[in-house]
Amino acid sequence: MVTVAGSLRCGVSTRAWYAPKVPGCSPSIRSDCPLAGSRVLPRAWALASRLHQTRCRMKLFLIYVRDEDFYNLLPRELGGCEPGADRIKVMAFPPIGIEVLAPVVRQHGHEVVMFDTCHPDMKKPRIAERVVEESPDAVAISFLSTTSYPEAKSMAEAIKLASPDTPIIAGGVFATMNSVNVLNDCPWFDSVGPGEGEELLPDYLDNLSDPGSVIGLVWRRDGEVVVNPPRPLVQDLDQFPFPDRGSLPIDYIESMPLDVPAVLSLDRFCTMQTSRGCPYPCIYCDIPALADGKWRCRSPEHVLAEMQQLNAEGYRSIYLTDDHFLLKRKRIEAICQGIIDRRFEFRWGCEGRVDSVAVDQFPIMGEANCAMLAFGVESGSQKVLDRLKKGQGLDQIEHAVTEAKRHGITTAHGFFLVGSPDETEEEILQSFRFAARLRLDTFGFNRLCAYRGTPLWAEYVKRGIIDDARDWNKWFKCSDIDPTVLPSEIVNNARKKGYLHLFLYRIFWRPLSSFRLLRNFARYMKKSDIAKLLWSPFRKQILFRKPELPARMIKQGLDAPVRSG
Ligand code: B12
Ligand code: SF4
Repeated sequence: MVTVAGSLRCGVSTRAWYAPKVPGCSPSIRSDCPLAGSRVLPRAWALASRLHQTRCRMKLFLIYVRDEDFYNLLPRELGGCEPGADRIKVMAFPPIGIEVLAPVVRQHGHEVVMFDTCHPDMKKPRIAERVVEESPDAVAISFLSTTSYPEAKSMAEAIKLASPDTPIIAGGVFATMNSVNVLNDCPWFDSVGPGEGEELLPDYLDNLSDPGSVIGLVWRRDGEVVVNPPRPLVQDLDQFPFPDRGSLPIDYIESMPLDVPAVLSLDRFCTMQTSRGCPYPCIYCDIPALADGKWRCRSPEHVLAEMQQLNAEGYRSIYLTDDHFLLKRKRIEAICQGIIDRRFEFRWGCEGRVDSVAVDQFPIMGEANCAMLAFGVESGSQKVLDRLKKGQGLDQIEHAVTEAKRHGITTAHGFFLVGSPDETEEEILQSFRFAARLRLDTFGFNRLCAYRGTPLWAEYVKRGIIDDARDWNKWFKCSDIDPTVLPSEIVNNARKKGYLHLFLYRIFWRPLSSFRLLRNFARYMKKSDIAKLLWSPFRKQILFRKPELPARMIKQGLDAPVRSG
């Protein structure tokens, strides 16, 4: 055995061919490595290391960390699994981020083991044990939002304490927005891979011992955070293999996005992403910042090829997690025509803006089995829509919803926001009255929150409400921090009143559609869950992780913003 200390000079890591690690010893190359026993001359070294780079097989643990609030095991009375079953059924969106990354990493010759923390056997202690047992060469932790950062940190801590030599890289939306802060804050992460991971993650694995050469990587060198030059956005989204939806022993059950008990069907369900980004400037949204306000898409042929595979695999419900699917008419038409021509059997759903030029595509979308269209309605007041920089009119909302229903889209869903800056109580109630008038089937009225990376966050920093340096890892309910937003109690009471009005209006004026909706829920939900769902707008929400207060308010001993009058 030849003993090699550290890495080859070109920065190529040799760890995968090493014998298992023994703390304090130089690693030795395994006898099955092509370089084992070779006596390398200086010029041949570079060549050999290049060969080695292409042959090194790294083992990666790819972990998706979830918020406890957004999933639930399917109850056994509805077909949920017995404890200890091989596969489990979970009401949740699948972790498409890691499903996308795993096959790309494998294509580069590496081995990937995936984890999703919604699985009872994939919690922190068990994952840490498996890291010790299986010695992966690196661990990648993926998480989406600010709300899951504490749990992601705690996962990294458990793994680092169990296996101090295993490098841990973080990625996902929050890590992208806060890469330097995350490394300064959390000693358990060794690096952050901001942005899209399809190119960065394989590059990182190929160069484990030379992080300086990985474009886009943010990493730590001698206690200092180093930011490598940024990696450009991926231009050709058609180049990657289709996501790996089969390796995790989990069947994901279709439920309303944020209402976990609201099971929509027990059909085989998955998500899919056909485009990325959004060019609009809504003040509460992170998405434009994630991709410089650019919208990129996969070609219709590539999308249809993936759909073909999903259809053949028996998926009968697909939700597109595109930020704005309804952007390009010709592309929508081509995808829908392909679905019709190939007689795919699945139903699908997507999100989009009401002012989309693609409203005239709703007939072909309906024909192509689009069963759910979710619109960002946000408010029934033009003044509030303008304050949110939504760039849409009430007439456009009404037109889009009416057209969707006219063309056979089974469920038109409206996302609304309450508790916006300068919004009055009357305007909150106006939103509910507007929702009642629209032909929406389902709706959600969420409190406006501020997340770092959004224009609203930048506004609060400018107004001296948020201190970016101290508050970067928090998220806020706007009514808790902004004096121009109504106090929480008023917003909540108006919301309860509004829901009551909306429910009563529905029952009396649209009894048939209300009955159909309830019947659909009753088909797949426990009675107690239906009651919980209907009651949820009227009870206090208890979140796993509550929003916090900005550092300045805490320092001043304030628990609410100072409102004049
Ligand atoms: C679908 C979705 C959901 C789904 C859940 C999806 C899931 N898998 O569990 C639901 C509806 C449940 C949901 C809930 C919430 N969401 Co959400 N959601 C989205 C949405 C629209 C799409 C996510 C997606 O499917 N992306 C597609 C995949 C392929 O991308 P990805 O996971 O980011 O992975 C890529 C990269 O990030 C990277 N990557 C990922 N992991 C790793 C790891 C490593 C090591 C590396 C190198 C790279 C890497 O590579 C991947 C491929 O390029 C995003 C918007 C967006 N564009 O991100 C908002 C978004 C992430 N959500 C957001 C929020 C706020 C929430 C909620 C807090 C909402 C709430 N009111 O409670 C909850 C929290 C959920 C949680 N943390 O578990 C915000 C986050 C803002 C922030 N700064 O925190 C976003 C950005 C929306 C917005 N308008 O701003 N969400
Ligand atoms: S809320 Fe929707 S339309 Fe507005 S910026 Fe975000 S993704 Fe685009």
